[in-house]
Amino acid sequence: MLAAASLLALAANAANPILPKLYTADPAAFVENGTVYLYVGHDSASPTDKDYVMKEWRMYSSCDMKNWVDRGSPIQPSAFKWAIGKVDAWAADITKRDGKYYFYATVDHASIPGRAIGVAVSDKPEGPFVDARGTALITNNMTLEAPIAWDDIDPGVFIDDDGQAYLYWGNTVLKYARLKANMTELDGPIHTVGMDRFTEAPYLHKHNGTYYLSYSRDFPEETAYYTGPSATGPWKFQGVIMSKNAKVKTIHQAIVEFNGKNYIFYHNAKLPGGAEFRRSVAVEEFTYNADGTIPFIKQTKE
Ligand code: FUB
Repeated sequence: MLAAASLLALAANAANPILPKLYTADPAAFVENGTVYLYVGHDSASPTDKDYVMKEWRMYSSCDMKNWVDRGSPIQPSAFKWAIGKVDAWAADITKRDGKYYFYATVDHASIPGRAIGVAVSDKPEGPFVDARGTALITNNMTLEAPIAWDDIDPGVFIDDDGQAYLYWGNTVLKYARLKANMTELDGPIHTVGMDRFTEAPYLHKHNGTYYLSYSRDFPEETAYYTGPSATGPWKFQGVIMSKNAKVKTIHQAIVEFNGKNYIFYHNAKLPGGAEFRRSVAVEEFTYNADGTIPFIKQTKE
């Protein structure tokens, strides 16, 4: 933990978008010891750019879900030497095991065509994270089910109560695999799951014994979800959590419990100057319905 005096204090508004100084996207959240750590991709496209420009991931922390402290950049794509380390800080996810933090990240592979997923490790949530393998964890040549170069993106990592870890990912086809206890190797085959109009951003969380598999559906995207009795299903479709954005086609959610309340992070493009490649992360508090389903959640504070 950094000393308070050394933090780059960047108190943000309680209002959405919660990170008003930068364009940010693809939130991943991790809760520990009364602090929520929020990892985002930094959208640095100019107003005229026609594609993503994402040179780094950034991390913020908060003790109240209102004031966000800028903790800098925990890792850049160049940490993965086997990747094209320039502008590829696509979606990532984070977890902790045995005192170490594991950061699963989408980058562009330098020699195998298409996107790939790497894993980096750190002793601290703020990093620096270093490549944990020296090679990709998931590459396009392992998973050719979808005939697109970006089918191996958007990792979502989950450790079940019995210690078994899982990685979910994909675009167009949802895939998952078990992870070994070292968190850096697959433990068995890659599976696919049929999901209704699955686009990307799979995210698994557990609440009161039920497993929730949320994802981005269609394009432009809305957030939908399934529930099931285990981390591998069988899955029951439950509906839409959040509807499409007006100015950006993606939405990318993360769902956490923090201090007894439940939150969904997502992105829209509601910062001034926001656009498809200039997104902004926001958060909403929600309460589960009595039957455990997630209510439809409206975006607040435009
Ligand atoms: O940020 C780049 C890509 O856009 C992510 O990987 C997707 O989830 C979508 O948000």
